Amino acid sequence: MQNFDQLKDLLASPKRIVITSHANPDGDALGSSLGMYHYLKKQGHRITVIMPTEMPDFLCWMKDFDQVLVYENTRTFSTKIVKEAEIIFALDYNSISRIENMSSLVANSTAYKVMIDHHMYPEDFCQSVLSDTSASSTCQLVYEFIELMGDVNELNVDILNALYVGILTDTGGFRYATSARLFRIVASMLEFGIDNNKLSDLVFNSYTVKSFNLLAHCISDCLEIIEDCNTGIVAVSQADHKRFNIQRGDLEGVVNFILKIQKIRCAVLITERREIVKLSMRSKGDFSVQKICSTYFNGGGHKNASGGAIKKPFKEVIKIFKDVINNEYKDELTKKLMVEL
Ligand SMILES: [Mn+2]
Repeated sequence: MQNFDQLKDLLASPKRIVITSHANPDGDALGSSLGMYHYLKKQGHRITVIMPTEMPDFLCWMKDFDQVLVYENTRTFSTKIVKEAEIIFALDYNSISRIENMSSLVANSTAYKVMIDHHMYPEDFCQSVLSDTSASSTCQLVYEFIELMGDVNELNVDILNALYVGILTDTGGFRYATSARLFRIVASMLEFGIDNNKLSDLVFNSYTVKSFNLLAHCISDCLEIIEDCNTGIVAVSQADHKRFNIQRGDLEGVVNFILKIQKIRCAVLITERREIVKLSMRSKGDFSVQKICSTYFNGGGHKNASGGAIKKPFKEVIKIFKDVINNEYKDELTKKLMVEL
């Protein structure tokens, strides 16, 4: 970790610390933030977690979920806290723009900034950086950070439950982005008494009737399969947003369903927002959606999971995506898969 000793010295005495993560926080964003919160709080620091936007309801059972400030609802108070912070943690994001409405506030802060993240191409806005794209999740990296601090003995159920959530969500329940290194950490967590069955149930069996009906609509009415490119598209219009009263986060996970179809190697969810069209992409194996998102849709992320956004008409964006896939990636997407076990 870059400038680790400097950071360790700073953390040797109680500090005012703010933990931030990306807008539209997911399990890893919230899990890593709350895991770090419980750890640092135990060390005697004054911690506030601030998320740019609303958090997903299905994680409301997490300990101290209700202590997290949502910046868009608490602007004045949160701004004051950020301005008084001595250290700011940036967890699970690689670019200051990912905290949206908080970007300039954090960028202009004189606090010592620490990034812990696993996305590709981290921007240079933090003094201390732990960036590792081979990690399953930021939660895994927070665990490794605590190890690095020599504080394995300080781990407790609150810290580990929070970190387990992000590991579960970012690996899809240990189906991808795993490694021997991750499983060793998970083994230690289980030895500690963390309940995999219970946490998996809380995380994965969490549809509301509304979100389940929305998923059914996406699959039956909005899905288009481009068979000769092994690609699936779900396009959700403004009309769908009105009809189903879609809120931020309601479409979370829809894109992953497309990959459940045999042979599909690239999946995209295209959503028409009021001002902008958003894209969320997933892929399997060596096929990189990161490259497509960064080249054509002002985004990026991971090789197999990326996002982007573009200010163009909805129909046009769908066409751009189809053209890119068809003209540039057809060969790569249809080359014979060698199955070796
Ligand atoms: Mn993550």
